Amino acid sequence: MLNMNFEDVAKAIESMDIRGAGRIARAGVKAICDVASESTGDLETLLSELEAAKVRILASRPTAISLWNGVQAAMHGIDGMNSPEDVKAKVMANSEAFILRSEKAMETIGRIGAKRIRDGDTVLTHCNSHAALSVIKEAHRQGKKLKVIATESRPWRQGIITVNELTEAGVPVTMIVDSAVRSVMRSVDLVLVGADTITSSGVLINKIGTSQIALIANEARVPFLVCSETYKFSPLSLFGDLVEIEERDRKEIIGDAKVPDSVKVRNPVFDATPPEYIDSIVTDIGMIPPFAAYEVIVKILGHDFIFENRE
Ligand code: RI2
Repeated sequence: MLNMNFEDVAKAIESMDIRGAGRIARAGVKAICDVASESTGDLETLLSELEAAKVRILASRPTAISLWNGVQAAMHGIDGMNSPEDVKAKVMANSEAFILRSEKAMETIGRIGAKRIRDGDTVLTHCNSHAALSVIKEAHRQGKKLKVIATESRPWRQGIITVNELTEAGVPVTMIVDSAVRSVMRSVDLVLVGADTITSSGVLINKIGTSQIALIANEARVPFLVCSETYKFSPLSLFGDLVEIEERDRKEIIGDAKVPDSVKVRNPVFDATPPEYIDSIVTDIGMIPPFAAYEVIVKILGHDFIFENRE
């Protein structure tokens, strides 16, 4: 992200050059921090520069609440400040704290989640989730002999990133097409997926296809675990806001195939998994049942953060 201004960062998130709910949150927060540190204007100018950057960055990808929570955390507590120096210092301190906490959260999730992987297990994962991979890599680091089955994760095929990352880490991995999940589920001991957003009622919003995997795991009585930092829990869902499911360009599905323009193509890239199909959520504050999502939102983000940021 060297020398990228907030417009470049927003474009990189939109094009998925920067992707993954945790990574886009850290990139968005860093962009806000850079606006603060590089501003040379008076207080009014600085605040309008921060607001413009916030609006642009939040518009880059609508589904992952991690981006919203990160940007709000970066700008928390600057209302009422009366000097640009104080605002700059606050935003930079908030941003650094958020980035450090989010990286530490991944380690904690890895340590806690790895306890649920037994020696010899086969783990299925979907898309490319750093939180889920931190669990897998930690179990491998502890010397547990595990195998991974990774889905291709059409249409963007993030599964290819996953199989390369796991191979580099020395973890044996097999890639399958998304529609093969039910055929392999009988050989799976545990499913681990990431999260883009978790709502106050414990619904998981994650890469398209996650809900089908949860259904299939439930049918086969295979534990389905979500790996999610607490900043992926949505305060806005407390107020009844529905999570916007991003629909991306048809070209991501069609590629260079010849398809008449008259053919409609829908490309929703996330779906919703109800809490009853989730066995547990591995978070940086421990393993929680999906129905405890409300507690996480209120306890971690706090009432004042929530009501202060309610637009
Ligand atoms: P981490 C990704 O979305 C996937 O849905 C993944 O499960 C989720 O973000 C969380 O990823 P996309 O950015 O934060 O590939 O665990 O559309 O890396």
